[in-house]
Amino acid sequence: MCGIIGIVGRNAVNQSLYDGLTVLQHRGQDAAGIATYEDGRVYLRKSDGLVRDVFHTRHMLNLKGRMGIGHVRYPTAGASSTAEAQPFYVNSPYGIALAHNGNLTNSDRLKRELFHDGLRHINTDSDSEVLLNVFAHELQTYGKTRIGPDDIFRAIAQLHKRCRGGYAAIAMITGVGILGFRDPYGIRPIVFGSRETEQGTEYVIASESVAIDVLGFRLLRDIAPGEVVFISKEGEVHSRQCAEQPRLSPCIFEHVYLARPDSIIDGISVHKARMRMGEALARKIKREWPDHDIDVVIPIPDTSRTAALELAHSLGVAYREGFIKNRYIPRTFIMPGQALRKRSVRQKLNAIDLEFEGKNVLLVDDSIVRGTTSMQIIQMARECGARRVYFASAAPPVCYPNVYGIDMPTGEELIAHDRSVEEVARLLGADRLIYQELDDLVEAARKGNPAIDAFDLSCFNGVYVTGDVSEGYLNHVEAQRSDEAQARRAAASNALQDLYTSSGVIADVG
Ligand code: PIN
Repeated sequence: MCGIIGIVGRNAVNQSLYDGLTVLQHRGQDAAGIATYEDGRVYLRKSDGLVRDVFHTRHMLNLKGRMGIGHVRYPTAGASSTAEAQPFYVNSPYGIALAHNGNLTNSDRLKRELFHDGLRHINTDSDSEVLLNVFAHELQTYGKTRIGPDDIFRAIAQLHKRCRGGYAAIAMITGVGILGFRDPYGIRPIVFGSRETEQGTEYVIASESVAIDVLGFRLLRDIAPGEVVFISKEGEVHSRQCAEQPRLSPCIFEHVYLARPDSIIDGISVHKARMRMGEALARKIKREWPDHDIDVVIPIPDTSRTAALELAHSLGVAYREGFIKNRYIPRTFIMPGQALRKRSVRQKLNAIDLEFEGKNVLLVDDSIVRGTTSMQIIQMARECGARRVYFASAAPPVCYPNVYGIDMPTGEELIAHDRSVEEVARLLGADRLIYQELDDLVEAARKGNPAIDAFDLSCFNGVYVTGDVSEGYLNHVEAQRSDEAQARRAAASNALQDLYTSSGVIADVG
């Protein structure tokens, strides 16, 4: 999962892009970058770390121009080195920068084709670099010195035919404008908006509507699945459906916990969807456990609060904040030769004993993925003197890997994979475990926009909406994502990066 933003303004856009990225920071804390354009030049700054750490005054001053794009990265499929921070830039044709949220499921094949058909070399493991080069290759085939909206739409129509997976992306073409596009299933979110200034209308494209709100723009709409919205550098808006058979199937995990609650995605308020998840959990408890003995509902901060509050309210049980989160988690320093030290949950969360002592508590989380933190939190509740510890998950069991851009562990690492609810409860150490029903989750989201008749539910049911995710690909992802493989690749890639930066080859990266 990543966050992307692009602005075509009437004045300098560097500050707005920076501010927008801080609002999208929850979508990725691993790396950040901004590319802007002015007078025939692209200015780029990207590096590892939080937005506030990547951009200093000198970088901001250098990001000149009235249009630009930005990215915050959450690593997926092994992307974890500085070289894979975004936006990516390719100088031919025209000079194009691209920021991408999602994951391509056929990037190996595309890489081979790019070399074979266009002698294009992909220098990282990032599928975003592949996506950019597919777009660049398609534009290049027209051989034009000047391009317009029709060429861009034609190139994305071709890109849709070639690229598989989930992608929401924003590209900036030097001297031309900015475009936002979304895969034919609309798996990952992307919206656009406008604001009026004395000099004229300005446009923004972003992963989530919250960025549009906070920057003082007005949300116009979501980019439709398969659609391209192109804003010329002069501020003219063009849009076209470029996929042959678009079918909206947005990722339901955005509503479970990826997106900010104050965002509206495909017409659904994330906040309200989470409230309905809590109500549905309460209905399930009333139905299946009418004589429950829950004394208090305690959320595991932050995301689960919305659902937990509604759950408690619907059950008529007290809601209490029993866990306090440290907002200022210090950095983990990795000394040479040291393995990454795993932070204990205790450094992040502390419990208020008196909310647990002698009580039957129902802990609520948005989801259970690996189960490792849930396990420790249940243990904490017991140590605080809870009589019984029940656990509710606002999402159904997460049983399958995600291939559309969420950093989800492999099947084997998921606690609910191939296990019954009772087995998971036992492993977690819970006295009872209540999972959301999948139909209830779908209803909780769908109620916000009944026109949506399908969601990507692959983490829960193993059905991949693009219909082309083979067993072989899943095995490949498994091998690639295994923690060990990731660590190996990151070390190798960072060593290479150190070499580059110290020799001055890449001056503005890192
Ligand atoms: C955390 C959101 N949420 C908490 C992410 C933990 C699964 N985990 C998924 C629960 S926050 S585990 O609110 O955004 O901080 O099952 O892998 O242990």
